[in-house]
Amino acid sequence: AWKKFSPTGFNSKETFQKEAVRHIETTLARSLYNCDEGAAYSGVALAFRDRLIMDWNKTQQRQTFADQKRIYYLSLEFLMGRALDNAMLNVGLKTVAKDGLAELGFRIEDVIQQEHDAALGNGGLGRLAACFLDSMASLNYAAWGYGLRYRYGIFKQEIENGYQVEIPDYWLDSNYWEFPRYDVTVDIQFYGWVNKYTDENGKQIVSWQDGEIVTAVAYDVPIPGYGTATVNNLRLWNSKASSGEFDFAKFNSGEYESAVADEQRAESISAVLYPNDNMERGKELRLKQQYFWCAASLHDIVRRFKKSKRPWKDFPDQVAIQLNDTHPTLAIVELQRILIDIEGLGWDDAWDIVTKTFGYTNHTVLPEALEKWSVPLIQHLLPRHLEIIYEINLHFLQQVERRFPKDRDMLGRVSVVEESQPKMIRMAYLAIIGSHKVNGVAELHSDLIKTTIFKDFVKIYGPDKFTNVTNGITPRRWLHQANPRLSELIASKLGSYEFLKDLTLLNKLEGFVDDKEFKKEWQEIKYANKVRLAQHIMAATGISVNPKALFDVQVKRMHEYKRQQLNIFGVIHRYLAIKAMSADERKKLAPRVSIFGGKAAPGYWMAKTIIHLINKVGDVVNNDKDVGDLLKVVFIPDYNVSKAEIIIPASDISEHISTAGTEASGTSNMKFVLNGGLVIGTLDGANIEITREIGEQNVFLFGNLSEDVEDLRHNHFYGNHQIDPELVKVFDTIKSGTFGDAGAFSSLVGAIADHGDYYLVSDDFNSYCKTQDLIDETYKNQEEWISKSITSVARMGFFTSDRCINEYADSIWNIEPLQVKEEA
Ligand code: DL6
Repeated sequence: AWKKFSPTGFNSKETFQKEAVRHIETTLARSLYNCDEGAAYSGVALAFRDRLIMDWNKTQQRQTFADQKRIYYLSLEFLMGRALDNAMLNVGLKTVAKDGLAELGFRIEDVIQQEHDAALGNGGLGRLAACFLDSMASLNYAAWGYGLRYRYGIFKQEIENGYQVEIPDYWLDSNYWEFPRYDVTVDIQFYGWVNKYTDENGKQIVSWQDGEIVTAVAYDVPIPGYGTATVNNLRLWNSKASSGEFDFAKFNSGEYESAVADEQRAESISAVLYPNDNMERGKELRLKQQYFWCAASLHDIVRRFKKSKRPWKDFPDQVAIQLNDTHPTLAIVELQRILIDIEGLGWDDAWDIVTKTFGYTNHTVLPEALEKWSVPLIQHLLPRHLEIIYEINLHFLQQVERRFPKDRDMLGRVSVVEESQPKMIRMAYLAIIGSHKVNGVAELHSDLIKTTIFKDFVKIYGPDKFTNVTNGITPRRWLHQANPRLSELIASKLGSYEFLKDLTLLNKLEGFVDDKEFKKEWQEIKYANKVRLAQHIMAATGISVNPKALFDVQVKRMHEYKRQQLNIFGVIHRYLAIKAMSADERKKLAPRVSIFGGKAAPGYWMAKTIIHLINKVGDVVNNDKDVGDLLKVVFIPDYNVSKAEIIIPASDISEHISTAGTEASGTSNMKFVLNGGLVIGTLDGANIEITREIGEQNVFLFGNLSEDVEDLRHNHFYGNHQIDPELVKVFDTIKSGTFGDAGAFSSLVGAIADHGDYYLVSDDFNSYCKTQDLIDETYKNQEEWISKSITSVARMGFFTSDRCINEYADSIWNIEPLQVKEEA
């Protein structure tokens, strides 16, 4: 039975209807006779929002009253997806809403679909932040997320003639989930100069003067926990011209355009999410975004702390700030600046507070994703911060020199300042130096950062500063919401939905692996999910796919290291094999649908070329009468969170096939397995731990190991590099023009055949294809396949983001949950 924590708001079908209708008629000023699905969505969203507000206000009061430590999660990306379904499930009133809507003539699924995704993120990093918010609220931690309120989230992707086209995603119309706080503003300074003087008491005063001021305005988004009254806060900053910025003098003197231009420049800071995943571009506006957001967030955190009237040394007992990658590293410098320049603390006392406050999570070892900012750019935009960065570096290098007096090279290697032309600031090094803990996101990744990119820092600080927190996902969205029938079936066997709060309870499912009835239902649910996806594919692409075929899915950002090219070359290899088969041989083959989805960064040509090839291969294969249903190739446009909720529950097999050592963790691998899909994968990221948990016999592993990668790459350049002969046939087919203009794909083929095959596609091709053959064979035995599927789900308890948050709380934040008492 659902425990009612809050007696406020509606609890029954009738009171829900009353609230929704009231909003439709009054807030929206619409007649019920003229109420379409869009208006119904608005009424329901507003009704649920009201309910959340009650618990949200109480949560904030409770947390303020308790006056204990809070977590602040700084992330430039929060890939939230839709809010309504999640809110309905988390407050436990979805059935009430479903019945209430049905009586009013609406299907709840249609109403839910009216909502625009909140897509303020690129991929894994942003979605992880969203899962963490859900877990922190569900576990009753006092936690705030801080981010930017982009006017345009990640672009909408359309496919034209096989090419990706980017369309701006203006998502803020009819967004009922944010509350502007026009009274919560912070003025943020840029540019200017640093004034230093000695005051009448002989004290050195440093002040940052002049420049440009932009105002940050807070927008708050409620984050409801599952089955608890805790509703935490995600605060997103919006930029606007400060009142001084809109120059009325200019305006009145007729310089209307330039007055407006100033305003637009201010607003451009929070206008758009940079659409790069695992790639940094060094644009001034991006640095401005980073400082704007860090400074506004820190001002807010410090303001809250100061209300407690505690001494500064207590700051780290009240505040834990987690840096989601290096994007918020300037927060370290900003806190040091506030403490020494504004609050008057000495350098060492301030630095002690700073380092006890921050933790840094690394999400990548890819060199192109490691942030660096040019010294002249920082000097121009943030002159005082550059001085502080130099000072931090000086103190750090002095410490290193004392510890390693004989290792002069070490100083150059670990310096925050790279001695290049121009000089660059290495943000990851700054983040390490300014934090008390650094973590990777899967065991292999955390080991790799210690032995490669941060090796010297392990020597300097010792191994204890570096730790691992393997990623996880929230089972509320990624099982209960995305796959309600499976969640219900599991609950029926386990006796309750308690597993959504303690995912390890899933292990009891192992007791049902031989239960025929249960297996049948399991299979039926997968089939129904495939039918739903087939309908989506038809609507989105016009391609008809057979839900009885094996659905093979690879959905994630397009990137060479993730190796969608390996997948599509494998598809071509399969196509050639089918073409060469006799009719009898074809009859024995399991029909397959190869499904792709994912966005490419607009400037990443190679990733866009892979999308193009997938679509061109689809055009040929899907229309080849010899092939029929044996093989279909689909590219689902505009992959996002709400599409993932349809795609993931429908997969039989999903692909996580990055070059070993390149994918920090991956989190979609966890989502697929939790939904009863099997995986084909390399020994990379969290695949390794998934294999350990669910058993090697339940995963299709292939490919070279991370420890072999360096030697293989070396051999490609200096040895006798031979391309796999089957891959050569695939290349020949592409070159012959089978998939249209061969020239369009020459760079993709050339990267492997002529330019060293950095991602080891050829090295892994043979083992990839053989493993795909094994999948075909295994799939024929549905009994065995379903047993593997059930066993895998039963063993996925470890991968809940609740476990991650508890680990962060224990080993990095040193914080306890704030218990919530049930109300009568
Ligand atoms: O930790 C979340 C997610 C991992 O699962 C992926 O493996 C990793 O690629 C991703 N990293 C990034 C890096 N972006 N930057 N900077 O998105 O993080």
